[in-house]
Amino acid sequence: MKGATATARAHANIALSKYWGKSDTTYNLPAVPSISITLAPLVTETRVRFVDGLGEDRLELDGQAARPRELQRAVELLDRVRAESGMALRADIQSRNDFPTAAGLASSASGFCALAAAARAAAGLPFERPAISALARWSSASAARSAFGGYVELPAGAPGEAHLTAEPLFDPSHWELAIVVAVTAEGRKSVASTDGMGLTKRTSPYYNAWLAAAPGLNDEVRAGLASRDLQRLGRAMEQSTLAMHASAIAADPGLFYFQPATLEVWMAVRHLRDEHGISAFATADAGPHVKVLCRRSEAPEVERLLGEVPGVLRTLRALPGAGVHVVEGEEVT
Ligand code: 2P0
Repeated sequence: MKGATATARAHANIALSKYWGKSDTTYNLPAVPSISITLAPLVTETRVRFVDGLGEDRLELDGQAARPRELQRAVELLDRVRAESGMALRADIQSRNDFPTAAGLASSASGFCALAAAARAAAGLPFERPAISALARWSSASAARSAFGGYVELPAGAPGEAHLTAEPLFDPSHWELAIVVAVTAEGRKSVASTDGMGLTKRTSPYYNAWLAAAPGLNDEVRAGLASRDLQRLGRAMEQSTLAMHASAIAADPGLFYFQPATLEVWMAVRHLRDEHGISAFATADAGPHVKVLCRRSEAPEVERLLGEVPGVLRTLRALPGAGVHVVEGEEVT
């Protein structure tokens, strides 16, 4: 009677240039390159225990049994680990976020990255960030980026490219930036990213325009980061965000992740720049919350001012953080 256990911790990440659309749904490959900041704190901790005699994989998220679609994605990840390692056992998975899921930060990126690292470790596979990144990418492309700390790029994938991994660009210490999250709604988003991307690709007349614009904006984000030019980075980030959302809004039916409060915050960020002289820039993902990029030294003032915007329920502040790591791995009997 033998099994193996490992626990891993991965941080959430926020895209500075956005991933939206797939070049290959079977391999889950992004059609455009993206660059993100891995954030601290915002941690998912996941324990995987391969158990002799277990009939099927089990998954608990924050103490509750996962929904069938979430479980299915985890099973597919485990099947890849079983195929690579030769380990045939089923697994018991427990996953916890140290941030409320209603905080509006995608937990799928940190969640699938922590699961990939823990599952590989529990199956006896070596700790290799590129391998963890590629494995996590199959489940959720943004999760590939959380394998590395600091500033990270996930290139676009050519159809059939099975081993696409994210790549580290700069350490967390490269630049003292902060992200302030303005939470504008409670609860889950209505359309999951995977479905939203598929709808955009199938029906939006602006999807091809998005594909044409995204690589240049990604280059601008990378150049702004390399030269620590916040204006250049921030402008490219806002444009990437708005181009992505414009393509989604033009889908049939139109896909609005922006809500009235999202626009209120977006305008407040412009006001911060124009009237307060604060270099702050907005981004939003597949939900109504706004994430504001600014200098670490100005983050307390940004947070205070965003807290006064109508429709903002609360704010939280994050800094560049570390890549995924395994915190515990042990043989159990
Ligand atoms: C991003 N998003 O780059 C973009 C911006 C949302 C908007 O990556 O289908 O959950 O599982 O690969 O990774 C969300 O997409 O999608 C996402 P799948 P994922 O952060």
